[in-house]
Amino acid sequence: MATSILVTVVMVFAILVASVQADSERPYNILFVLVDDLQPVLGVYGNEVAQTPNIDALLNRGIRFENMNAQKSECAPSRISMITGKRNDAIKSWAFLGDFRTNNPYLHTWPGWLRKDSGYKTVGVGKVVDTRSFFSETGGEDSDEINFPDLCESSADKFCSFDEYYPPALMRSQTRSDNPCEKYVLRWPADPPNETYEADKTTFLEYAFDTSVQDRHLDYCIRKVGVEKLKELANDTSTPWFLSVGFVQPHMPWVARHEDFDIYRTVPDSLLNPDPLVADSVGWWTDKTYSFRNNTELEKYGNQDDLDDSDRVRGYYAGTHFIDTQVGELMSVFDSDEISEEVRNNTMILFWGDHGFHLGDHGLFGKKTVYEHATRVPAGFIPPPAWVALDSSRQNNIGSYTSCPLDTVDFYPTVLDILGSTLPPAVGSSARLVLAGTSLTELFSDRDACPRSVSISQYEKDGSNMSGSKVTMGYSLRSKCYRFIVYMTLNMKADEPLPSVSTMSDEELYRYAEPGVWEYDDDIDDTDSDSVNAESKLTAIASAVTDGDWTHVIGSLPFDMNEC
Ligand SMILES: *[C@@H]1O[C@H](CO)[C@@H](O)[C@H](O)[C@H]1NC(C)=O
Ligand SMILES: *[C@@H]1O[C@H](CO)[C@@H](O)[C@H](O)[C@H]1NC(C)=O
Ligand SMILES: *[C@@H]1O[C@H](CO)[C@@H](O)[C@H](O)[C@H]1NC(C)=O
Ligand SMILES: *[C@@H]1O[C@H](CO)[C@@H](O)[C@H](O)[C@H]1NC(C)=O
Ligand SMILES: *[C@@H]1O[C@H](CO)[C@@H](O)[C@H](O)[C@H]1NC(C)=O
Ligand SMILES: [Ca+2]
Repeated sequence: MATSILVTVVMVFAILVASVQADSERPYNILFVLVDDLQPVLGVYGNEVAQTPNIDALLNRGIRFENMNAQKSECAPSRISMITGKRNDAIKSWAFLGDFRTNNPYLHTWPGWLRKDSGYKTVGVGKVVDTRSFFSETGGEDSDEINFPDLCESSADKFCSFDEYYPPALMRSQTRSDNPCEKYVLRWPADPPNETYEADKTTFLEYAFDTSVQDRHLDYCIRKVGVEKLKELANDTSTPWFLSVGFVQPHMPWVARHEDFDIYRTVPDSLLNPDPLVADSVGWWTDKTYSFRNNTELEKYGNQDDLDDSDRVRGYYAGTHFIDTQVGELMSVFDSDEISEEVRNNTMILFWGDHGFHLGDHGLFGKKTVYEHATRVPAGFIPPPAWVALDSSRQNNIGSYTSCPLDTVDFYPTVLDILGSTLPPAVGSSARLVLAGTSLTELFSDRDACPRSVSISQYEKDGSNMSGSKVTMGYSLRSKCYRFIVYMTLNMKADEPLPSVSTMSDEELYRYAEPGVWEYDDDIDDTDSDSVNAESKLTAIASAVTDGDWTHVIGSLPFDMNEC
């Protein structure tokens, strides 16, 4: 009897110790800030024209990713890849076709998994995923987008992502009583009704309004609702939370306050544009029919000749400045007395642009390529101070950056690693889900760590029919110093789509002294030993692909780790 009581006491003690240890590592809250179409035109990335003090300060609180690439440079596919931790080929979701849940009914997104496995409350405000990945019809900005399908209806729901989701379409609705803005807001001047921003419409692409009416701007509302949700979630310390706040500028058209535009009016053109350049390129991307003078992206949002190149860049910077102000407002609440120090200590902050945007380089304005300025994203990870305090080496790279090639699929495993959580089960198996990415936590303590040989991005050759079966897909392999581009046929209707290595064609090779420099010369035909060596190493990596997640690139250092 006495023995069994002792055993019980020891067991209870052991359970208590275990739960105390678990509590010290988890659960941490997550604040995820996303920005649409933002390439790193940020001061903290060395851009001397951009005024972005708030995003700069935020990224300096953690580790900044200099060389992180979106998996597919377009809203819907990039976001769905990030939030599933899988590449687009592996989840068969490449476009705006509403096929994500059709093809992956039982896949846990990472907020969905935190909700199910760890009892998180998950909230999305603004543009977090692109809702068009979830609807069966392609509808653009139609009213159906208001009712986001991946919402969790009840606590028993397993394969859903969000307890609450406030999409931009809801914020723009004049009729829905659950519109969380005090006023319905506009996305751009074309939105009804014809009540104005009291603004000077310069052109369709560039729209400047008075600061006094900024509460009519979609991103102002997104920030306002984001702040309300932050206060509400932080107030309930019994439930861990995931809050994502997704801003929509600097996506075209560029709608911002006069004061945002005024900053850049007098900046000389020469500081905004790359030298006129047509890359020495064999790629189709810069083909005349798709050049910026006839760019489908610009065409969609207005007359392509309505702004000159430099003013387009000014518009993009103005939209970015407006977002920087909103990020500042959000962070000032996070850092204020309204949020307890305990919550701040136990919250990680993630920052991410969904993909880049060409600002005249290669003669392009837009995304949808696999070049540097379309795939490279601004991103950073600010770990919970309480997690950093657990291991003194984790302080090493706070306020610093890494140039090793990273992918946005790395967010999922990194978050789980910090939380000490296990991966979800694989679909239809007792094994754990295999993700495309890998945890980046090692980067905090080890400056020389690098989790993969190359970062992978993809985009189909334009004109490809994404409802068909075979497509010519451009893949880019970004190492520390190089980007190798190659085209391969992909059978999208295969059970497990895999690029056909035997169809490799039209290679391009670019070398970067540092990430983000303009791509002038395609080095693919160069005969110097560095180019030949890079081409051969990168061809070998591309040829070794055996799964849609390119898992073989994980675990070896870039071959050019030490020199660029
Ligand atoms: C306002 O805009 C809507 C949608 O574009 C249009 O149908 C309506 O006629 C306009 N109303 C006025 C008063 O101009
Ligand atoms: C915080 O929680 C308290 C107690 O539950 C509640 O009275 C208050 O309204 C909450 N505040 C916010 C901002 O949610
Ligand atoms: C623009 O490109 C399309 C192909 O996407 C082509 O049909 C059209 O003729 C081009 N227009 C001009 C003005 O070059
Ligand atoms: C927050 O973290 C700091 C630094 O690690 C520590 O000094 C402080 O006591 C913590 N505050 C709370 C409320 O946990
Ligand atoms: C794209 O492919 C689908 C399925 O094969 C077909 O129904 C559709 O007509 C094609 N669209 C175009 C524009 O070729
Ligand atoms: Ca986007």
